[in-house]
Amino acid sequence: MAHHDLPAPEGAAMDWTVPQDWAAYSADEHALWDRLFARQSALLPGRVAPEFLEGLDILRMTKPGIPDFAELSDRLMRRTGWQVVAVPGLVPDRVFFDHLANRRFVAGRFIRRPDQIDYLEEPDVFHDVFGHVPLLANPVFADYMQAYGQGGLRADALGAIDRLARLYWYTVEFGLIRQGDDLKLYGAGIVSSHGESIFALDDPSPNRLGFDLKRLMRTRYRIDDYQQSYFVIDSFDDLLRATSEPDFAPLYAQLEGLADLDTDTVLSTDRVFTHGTQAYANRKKEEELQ
Ligand code: HBI
Ligand code: FE
Repeated sequence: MAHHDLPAPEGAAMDWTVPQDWAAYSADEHALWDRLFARQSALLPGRVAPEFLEGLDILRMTKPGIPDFAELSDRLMRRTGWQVVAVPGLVPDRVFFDHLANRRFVAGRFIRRPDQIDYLEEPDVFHDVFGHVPLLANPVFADYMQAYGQGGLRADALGAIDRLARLYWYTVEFGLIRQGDDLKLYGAGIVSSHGESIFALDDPSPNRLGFDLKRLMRTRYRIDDYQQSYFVIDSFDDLLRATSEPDFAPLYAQLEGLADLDTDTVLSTDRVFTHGTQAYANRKKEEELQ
C-alpha cells in the first residue's frame, strides 16, 4: 500500500509524522514514564544485552520524564545517523518501512493510562522509546534496522510483507541474544514489559530456539500474549550478516512451498535451548474455556 494511497490522519504530514509537542505532556504523564522506567531499570541489569544499557546511558535516557525527541535525535544522529519522529500510532507498512530505510524511527507520542501499565495494544512512547531507541545507538543494530526498512520496501513489491513482519517480530520485538552460556533480552516488546522480561528468560513454558531465518519466517506469532517461542541470535553482527542478502526473492519462493508453523512448534532440525512445557499458554487456554 503506497503511502500516497492512504490519507494521513488529521494534523499529520504526508509521512504521518506529527509534532511531539513535548511541552503538552502533563506532570502525571511524565510521572507514569518515570514509574515504568524505574520498574524496568531495577529489573533489566544482568538480564538485558549490555548494548541496551549502554544506549540508555549514551542517550541520557536516565533523565526523568518523557524524553524530548528533538534532544534524543540530536544525540542519536551524532552516534548512528538515526532520529526519532513522532506519529499518532500504527502507520501503514510502507510508511513504516520508508521511515526505517531513511533512519527515522517512528515513535508513538502518547503514553498509556495507569490502568494499562502492564498491557496495551498499540505501541506507546514507553514501548517505542524505552523499548526500541536505546539499541539504535549501537552501530550494528542501527544498520540492521535500516536494512530491515529497505528490505520491507522490497518485500512490499513482492507481496511478502508478512514474512518480513515475522522477522521483525522475532528479532526487533521479541528477540533473545546469547552471552556466553547465558541468554539475554534485547527485543523491545520484552524489555518494555515487566512480566515478559521475567517470563522470556526464566519461565519453563516457552521454547527458546536458535535463530534460523527461513524457519523463523514460517513461524506464526502471538500478538495478544507472551510468546510461545523465542528465537536466540549469537550476536548483532550475526543477525545483520544473516539478513544482509539484498535479494530475498529466492527465499520467499522457497517459503511458498513450506507450511506455516504454529507458535509452539519445535522441529527436529531446531537448535533447542529450551524445549518449553507450554504450561503458561495451556493454562491461559483453559481459563478462556471456563
Ligand atoms: N507503525 N507506528 C508503527 N510502529 C510499528 O512498530 C509498526 C507500524 N506499522 C507496521 C508495523 N510496525 C509492522 O507491521 C511492520 O513489521 C510491517
Ligand atoms: Fe515495537
